[in-house]
Amino acid sequence: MKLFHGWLSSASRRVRLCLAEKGIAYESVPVDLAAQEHHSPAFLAMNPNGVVPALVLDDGRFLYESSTICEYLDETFPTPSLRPADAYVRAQMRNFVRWTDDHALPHLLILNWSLALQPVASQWSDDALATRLARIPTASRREAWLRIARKPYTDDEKRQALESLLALIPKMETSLGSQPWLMGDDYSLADIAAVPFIARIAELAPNALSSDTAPAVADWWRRMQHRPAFSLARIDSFDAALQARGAMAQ
Ligand SMILES: N[C@@H](CCC(=O)N[C@@H](CS)C(=O)NCC(=O)O)C(=O)O
Repeated sequence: MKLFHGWLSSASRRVRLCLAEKGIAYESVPVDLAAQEHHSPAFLAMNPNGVVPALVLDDGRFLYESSTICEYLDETFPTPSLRPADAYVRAQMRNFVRWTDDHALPHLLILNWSLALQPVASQWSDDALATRLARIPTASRREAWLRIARKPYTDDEKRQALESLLALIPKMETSLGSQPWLMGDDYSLADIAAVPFIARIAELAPNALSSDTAPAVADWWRRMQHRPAFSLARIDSFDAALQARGAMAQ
């Protein structure tokens, strides 16, 4: 299989983590989001939404949507299982993952794009911007690229985005209670879905993850980072990765 992904992309990090937990070998194809490689016709043929990740199966068929890809991988490579055996708990897992898609990713986008994409997009000429926007398949992402290129998110918007992202912590604290993983005794795709967001919160607002404020999440995060899959999936420091990219460009 071939995974088209972004090293800093939350949805890509999720899929890399799932592949690593399952020990599935794959070819890694990094996509340059700043160069908008994911809006090329070749990429759109794999993922018509024009976002990473996209997985190319061994028989040449494509899959997109990180949560769908993870479920597919769990069905086709059943060991170790990453979905709860009980149908009700499995449904709760899906609702948790959906919550992160709807309520965490849009806020993290504002924070991450301001750092990673704004410096590049703000340099584009009006003509170049118009051409680039025309290739974006969804109105919401067209708007996000326009914001980054011409109407940067304000400090207030970024503060609000971080506050909204932090709503994940009490939600997880409640789910975890006194159990080790979000869906109970067993590690699942819900835990995987949360990792990219908690990893960024650990960098942006470390106090929110202190054992005084959120003891269950703090302990979950400590254990998560010790899993061998965590380093295999390369959930590297966002800022360090950005700096390395800048150094490479010099
Ligand atoms: N719901 C999608 C979200 C994918 C997504 O938003 N990917 C981001 C990176 S995390 C992306 O490709 N951003 C670039 C863009 O929108 O142009 C999934 O889970 O796969």
